[in-house]
Amino acid sequence: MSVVLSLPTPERARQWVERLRAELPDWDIRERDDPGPAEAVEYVVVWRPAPGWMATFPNLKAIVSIGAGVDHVLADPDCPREVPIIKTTGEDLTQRMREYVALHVLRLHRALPELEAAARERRWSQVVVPPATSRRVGVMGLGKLGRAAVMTLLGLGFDVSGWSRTGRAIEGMRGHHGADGLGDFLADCEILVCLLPLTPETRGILDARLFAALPHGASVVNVGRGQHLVERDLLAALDSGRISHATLDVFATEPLPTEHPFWGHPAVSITPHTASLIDPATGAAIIARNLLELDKHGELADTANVADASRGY
Ligand code: OXD
Repeated sequence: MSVVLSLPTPERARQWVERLRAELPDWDIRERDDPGPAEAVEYVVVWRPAPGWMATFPNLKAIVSIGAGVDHVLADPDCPREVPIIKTTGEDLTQRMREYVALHVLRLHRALPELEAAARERRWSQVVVPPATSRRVGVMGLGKLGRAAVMTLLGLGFDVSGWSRTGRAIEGMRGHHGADGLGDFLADCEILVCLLPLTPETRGILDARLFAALPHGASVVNVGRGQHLVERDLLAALDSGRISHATLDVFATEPLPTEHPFWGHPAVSITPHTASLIDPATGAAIIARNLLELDKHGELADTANVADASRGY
């Protein structure tokens, strides 16, 4: 069985290849630059593959995304959509996202950016915040990771609402859905967490109109995709005070260019797409399990891990 990996950096590709070889010692696992005969390649394992690259393998059986998102695969106009596109998900990824959302929502809730700024100036500035039970937090996107985020926030005592395309009920959460439910949802979000998949409908959803519908001084945590955000609208909303702080893990251009105005902005906290970055050890074990199942049965029993290309996630 022949597998080729394509990752943005050769160093990361090498780590993943080594791990996958250890998991699947009888398989032929290769890097992008040494794929062997194109006809022999049955599986590709990718993160942001170069456009057109996947289509060079005529006998492909499946595409595996190293991550929960598949937008980076579907962004290729030549992506072979007739083969299954498999997401790499698992408790490990979900746990990492739970930790990230808890950390950053608590940080904003407890006014830590303000306290840290005061401390840098050696100012003793006590800020009294309400308890979490009176803090309204909203989660956009209620897939696996969104639901895990909601449960974590509820567990911390926050007053949580959720918004999704079709509506999902979670005990203890106020649910909203569809375009009609968006206004009421946003009016209720002092801290907004975006965990939406990137689709044509959600691209640019974090824009000036959305910011204007949030309570004045709300903050935003974007752990979806950089393309959800209209960057100039966020900068304007931060400058006017409409939005008090933005915590951003994902960006339209990654790595974020050094000259980007988000770097060093006092009201922007940046993490370099690490919210639920999977490590090769755990990820390779999940991918190997999925490849073995695909090879044996031609499909995965857990269809939640098979992307629906028409929906875009
Ligand atoms: C993912 C990600 O899609 O980390 O898993 O962005």
